[in-house]
Amino acid sequence: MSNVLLTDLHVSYIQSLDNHQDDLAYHLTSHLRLNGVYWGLTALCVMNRQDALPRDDMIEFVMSCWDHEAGGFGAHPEHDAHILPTLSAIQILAIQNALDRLDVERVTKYILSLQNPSGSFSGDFFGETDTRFTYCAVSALSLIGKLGLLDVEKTVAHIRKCRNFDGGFGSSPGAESHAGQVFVCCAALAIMDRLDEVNYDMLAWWLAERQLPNGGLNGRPEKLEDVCYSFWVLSALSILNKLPWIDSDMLISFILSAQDPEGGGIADRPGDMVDVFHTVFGVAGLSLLGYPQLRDLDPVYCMPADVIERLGLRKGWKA
Ligand code: GRG
Ligand code: ZN
Repeated sequence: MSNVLLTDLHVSYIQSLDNHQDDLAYHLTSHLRLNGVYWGLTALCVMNRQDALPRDDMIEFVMSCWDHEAGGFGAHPEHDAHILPTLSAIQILAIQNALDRLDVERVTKYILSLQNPSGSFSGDFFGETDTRFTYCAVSALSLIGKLGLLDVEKTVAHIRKCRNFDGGFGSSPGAESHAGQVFVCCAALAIMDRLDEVNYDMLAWWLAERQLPNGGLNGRPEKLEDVCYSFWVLSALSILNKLPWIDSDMLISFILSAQDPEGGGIADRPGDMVDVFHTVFGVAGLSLLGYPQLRDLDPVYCMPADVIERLGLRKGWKA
């Protein structure tokens, strides 16, 4: 267990993820490949080590995931397009200052084609809907400067239907509040300048109650703490300007205690196996909490704040 951030170890852990192409696990997670690249790159950015993965190879890999027929990106070369890897592709290109590689018109058309008459978004042409996909569409359109083509009223109306009596949001109308879904709905509303739909005090209370006596945060009542909620909960609190409502010293200690002091990386909780998902959301949480020497992260886009500033999209969140 360590009480400081083991930056060098985390950087080599992320670099090593690319060297295991013979592992079964590598192939079993191919549906998450492009998301994984975004998570790794964002973690490196937060630790001020963006150059630890080769920029040009990364951009070529992203472009090799483009599904020419659909117009969006798949998670892996030859995979069908889906809204989640499409957002990851756009995020990576934006961070690498390579958005000029995109066929903006076709990608925009693909994203807009996934909206249903109710205002919800499907993840792909096969239909499953979830507020996660609404966020992906809104964030992606905003990053490529095409939010003006979205029917904002219809999109907000669907998010409103997913709002619950406790002030939180679920994945679909009637589904229980969950911190991940609270993030996607708040962030999408923030991008569309519609935070007037949020009951600030009630939701901030619900979010603050996610902190457990051991300092970690859970995603909903009665559940276990998990490092990834350091991002899902904190980003939402940060958007509501209520970050001081949790005890940051205790949360910092909890995140640091989930590091692997030998191989690097961060796990969901102390003693578990590390993965890149919990590594990025652990360092993202530390950045939002103002941990020393980390690059500022934008809580809405989960990308470096200076990149969002460069794109003219920064709303001036105070961490
Ligand atoms: C660009 C940051 C970014 C995200 C893209 C995919 C997505 C958009 C957002 C995901 C939001 C979400 C629903 C996160 C929660 C993920 C999670 C830890 C789910 C676990 O749920 P359960 O029920 O676990 O397995 P609990 O903790 O409730 O026991
Ligand atoms: Zn988790």
